[in-house]
Amino acid sequence: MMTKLQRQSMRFLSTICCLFLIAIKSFPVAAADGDDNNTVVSFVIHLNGQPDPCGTTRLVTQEQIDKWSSTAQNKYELETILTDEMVSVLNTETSSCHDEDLEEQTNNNNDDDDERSLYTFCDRGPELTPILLDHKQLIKTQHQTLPCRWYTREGLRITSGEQLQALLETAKNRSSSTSSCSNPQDASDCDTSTQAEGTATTEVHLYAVPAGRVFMFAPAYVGEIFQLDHLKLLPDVNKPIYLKVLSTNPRVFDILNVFTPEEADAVVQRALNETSPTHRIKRSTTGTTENAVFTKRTSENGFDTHGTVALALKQRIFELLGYDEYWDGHDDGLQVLRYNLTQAYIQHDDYLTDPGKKDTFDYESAKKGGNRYATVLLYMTDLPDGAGGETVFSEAWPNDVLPHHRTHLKTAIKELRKNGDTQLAGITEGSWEEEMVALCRTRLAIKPHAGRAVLFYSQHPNGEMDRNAKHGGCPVLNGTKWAANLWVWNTPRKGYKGAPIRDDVDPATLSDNGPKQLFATFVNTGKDPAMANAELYYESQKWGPLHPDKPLSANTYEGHRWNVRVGDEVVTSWVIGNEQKQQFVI
Ligand code: PD2
Ligand code: ZN
Repeated sequence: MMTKLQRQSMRFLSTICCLFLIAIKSFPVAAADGDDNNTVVSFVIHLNGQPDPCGTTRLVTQEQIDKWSSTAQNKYELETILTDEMVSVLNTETSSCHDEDLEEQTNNNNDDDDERSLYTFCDRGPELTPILLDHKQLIKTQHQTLPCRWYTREGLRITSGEQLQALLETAKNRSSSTSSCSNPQDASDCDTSTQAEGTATTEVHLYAVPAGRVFMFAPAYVGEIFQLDHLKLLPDVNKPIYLKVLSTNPRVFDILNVFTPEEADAVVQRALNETSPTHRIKRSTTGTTENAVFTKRTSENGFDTHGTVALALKQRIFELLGYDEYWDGHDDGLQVLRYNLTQAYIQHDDYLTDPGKKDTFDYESAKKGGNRYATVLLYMTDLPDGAGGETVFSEAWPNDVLPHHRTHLKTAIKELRKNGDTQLAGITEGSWEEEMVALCRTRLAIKPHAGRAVLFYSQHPNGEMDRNAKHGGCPVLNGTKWAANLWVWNTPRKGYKGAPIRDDVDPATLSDNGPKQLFATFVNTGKDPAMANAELYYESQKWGPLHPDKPLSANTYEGHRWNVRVGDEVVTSWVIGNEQKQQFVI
């Protein structure tokens, strides 16, 4: 097995190689055979989530790329072609495009190239490959393994030959217009072209994502920018959507220009008008069962599963995260959060655990299970200065404070007691809320303001939980904080088609893995005379009169909306939750 020291020296050597490649950029290279317009391309390969490349390919001609592009009939064919071709043109002497951790786990460190190639990174084997909704469409490589999916640094999935060609064009233009590396840590910003008489080499960075895994951005340094030009500009905002790195460990990003003030208002208004008991704003709960009130989450929340704005936001967030289509079941629905004075949410992991194995669902995302991997938080309102309400990452320190200047928690608590900020808001000495305020003033804390959005990951790219992603909602010391979040899963979540089931569960005991049919009863108690002529509707479709003491029932599904109308007016609206039997009463 390769020791840590050996691996470090390998990394050192590959860094030297990269520097060498950059250094030789001003020297001529031989023109590649058969190139039709004097363009040769070198692909720089990154493993998912890794800012440093694992290797580069030999020079590839435009003609070869034209051939890959025209052979691929769909995105799955293209992904397999790219995987096979990248393996064949990768400079194996200088690259390390395989999974070292996996090799260590499986004691597989022999020198057989096949065993240590990109193929073993792309196909991590059945025990470590979650089955995603399109699994059956994947096409095996020449090595009879599952292919990687291929992305740009900005999270655009390469799904067609045209897209590959467009990428090349952009890289060519960039290399001819850039004359230096303005930031040596950001390879994508460098002039990587090799100019020779009549020949130009263009470098194209590709990010390989193993089968069954999800794309993750690869931040290298705080302040780094990822401009997502493939996302549509929002009308009114009209500025590119981009990420700015706030922390690399845990991985936290600001997202700029991703939603509008009108969208924020619409989400808050809809949450305030929601009357359904399952979706309206109420005291928050936590955990896998979603029905446990927790004394250290005092905030309130509601869900917006079907609003037009919520749907648009969800789709945009999926696209931003690297999905080329919206996959139903990969998120918990847009959760609208309200924090009144002193309300807070103690530091926690968004990643869920089920130690008692109460669920049949497999939460082990490091293997082939699913869990939350990304959280996108949208802040809807401004808070006055010093009003708290930050989102704090309790295991991370602010980037602009040197390690020896970091404030100890006890010192921060003493300071709070001296300046009286917390007492003024009604937070008592020695409470968990007081400790949180101190934490929020010492650790990496994101100050909410209207229009701000952040993304953070709760998993590492290999699916392991990121223990440094613990975070909390700081107590609000003045005003009200409104926010919304989307928790995104690396597989369909519990109850949805394709949700992963634990190996030790007998499949015969499972009813069905598709959306669960649920049973709802609707009751008019007759106590409210205004409801005497109430009628029940499924969405806008009439179901029947809901007369006092004549309940109606229906088979229905989670997220479906049932309305009660009196005349033309919708007087009550219910959204079906996830329990097998549900009753709704007026
Ligand atoms: O509202 C917040 O700041 C907050 C705090 C903790 C949000 C979340 N967790 C979350 O969305 O998971
Ligand atoms: Zn959280």
